[in-house]
Amino acid sequence: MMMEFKDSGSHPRQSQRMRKWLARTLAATIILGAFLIGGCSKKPPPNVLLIAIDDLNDWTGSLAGHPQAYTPRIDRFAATGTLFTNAHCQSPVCMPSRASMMTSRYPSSTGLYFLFPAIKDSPKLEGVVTMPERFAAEGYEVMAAGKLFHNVENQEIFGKVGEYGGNFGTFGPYPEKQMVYDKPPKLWDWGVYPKSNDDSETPDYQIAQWAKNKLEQDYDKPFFLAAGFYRPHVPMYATQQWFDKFPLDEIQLPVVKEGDLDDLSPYAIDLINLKHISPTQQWMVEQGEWEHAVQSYLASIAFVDSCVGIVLDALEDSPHKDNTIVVVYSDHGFHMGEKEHWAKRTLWEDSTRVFLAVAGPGLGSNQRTNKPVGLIDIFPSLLDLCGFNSDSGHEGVSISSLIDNPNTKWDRPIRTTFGKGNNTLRDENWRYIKYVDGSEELYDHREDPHEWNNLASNPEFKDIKSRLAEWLPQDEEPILGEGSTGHNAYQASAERLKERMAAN
Ligand SMILES: [Ca+2]
Ligand SMILES: [Ca+2]
Repeated sequence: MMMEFKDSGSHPRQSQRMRKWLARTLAATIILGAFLIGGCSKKPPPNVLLIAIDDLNDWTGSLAGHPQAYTPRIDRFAATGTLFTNAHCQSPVCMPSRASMMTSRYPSSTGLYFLFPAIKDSPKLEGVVTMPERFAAEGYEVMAAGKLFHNVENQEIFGKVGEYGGNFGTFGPYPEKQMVYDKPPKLWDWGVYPKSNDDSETPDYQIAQWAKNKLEQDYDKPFFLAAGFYRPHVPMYATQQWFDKFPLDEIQLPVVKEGDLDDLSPYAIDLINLKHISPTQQWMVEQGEWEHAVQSYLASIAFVDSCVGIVLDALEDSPHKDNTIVVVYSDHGFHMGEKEHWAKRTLWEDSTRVFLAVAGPGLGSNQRTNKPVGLIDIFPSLLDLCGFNSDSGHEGVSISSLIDNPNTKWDRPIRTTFGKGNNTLRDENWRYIKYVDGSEELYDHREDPHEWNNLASNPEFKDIKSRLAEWLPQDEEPILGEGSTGHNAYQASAERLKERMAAN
């Protein structure tokens, strides 16, 4: 039986016209709807520009870690977005810090605590998608130069999903011999750049130019562009013009407290002293090199600031400036004699605190937040800010709510690890440290920004310790690899601990 079309006696032609009109209107509505929905989803996601700086502590103007720090470009960038003034690495060592950041996993979950092995050698990271791989999978043009991962992993990972433009000579030129501190490897040196007095011959300058060139081009899809600078990592070399900014006789040394280590456990002291390749504080003072090394670090920072500026200026002058999220960060901090220590590989503020600022279209400007965040949060944050699904394996969290409101409620303290069982937690006011032997430290940053007074044995702060201790890792992967400075220091400290326990 045919369906009767209810046109209630209207002329058949008229009803036919009516049906055609209805059909056309319906079709037009569907097309318009599809256009609107499709139009929205077709708006390209933002580009990502990632700028990494190697071994930069809080000696920037914006973080005020040293009164003479000269970083006008990094500071100007921070003012265009959100500066995270309480940001920390998850490992105070190059490779594991970068592995943690690029996979959003803690060292305690991957076994990557020290300089070796590589990401691919962690069984826990089998099949895990790193940041550039994820952005490639989202349809991005992926490009990088310099130090983002460690050593060959830059070529292996970026080369696989996009373009790796090269390392342009990494830390080079390397010292022919250790000029002022005669211990291998040949990295520890500082002073005027020995090869030339022209910035354009330095690897970092060339990396900046490479990134500038990439930013000057057009792309038919969004890009993920990363530039990783090598300074101020040792050798702390910069050309003469950067040294001229910091006359040697005007150098201000970091503020230190005599007897600062007296309230630490023997294990904590062993961990920063045994088998380290960096100079000792005693050697620096005896050789009269402390001021010179501080000068060289300041000069190296001022130089790398200019390289960051080249890239940021190129973005500003490019058609991409209104659709690019920029993240500038350092991989961990650096001691310059504080706590009688040089370099990284400690669980104190000097080693853990990093520069981190995020800026982009609609992401706010001139904002600062003291909420504790980590490099581990960068990957989930970028996915969130670019509108992609989160990865359930990520252990970091998106910090976009802090960009929306820098004072938003934020309960999680941020964790840093130096070898299995040695962890620290930092919240807005406190740093709590627990070592593998059970010894503890607690510092109140409201009154003690240099972490001089260990309050861990004071019963008044028992609750603060327990609250932070709840964030210690429950299960910790065994340490992978062997033979790096971190491995050696950790092992030697464990052996001394065993000796002490046997003697008691
Ligand atoms: Ca580093
Ligand atoms: Ca102390």
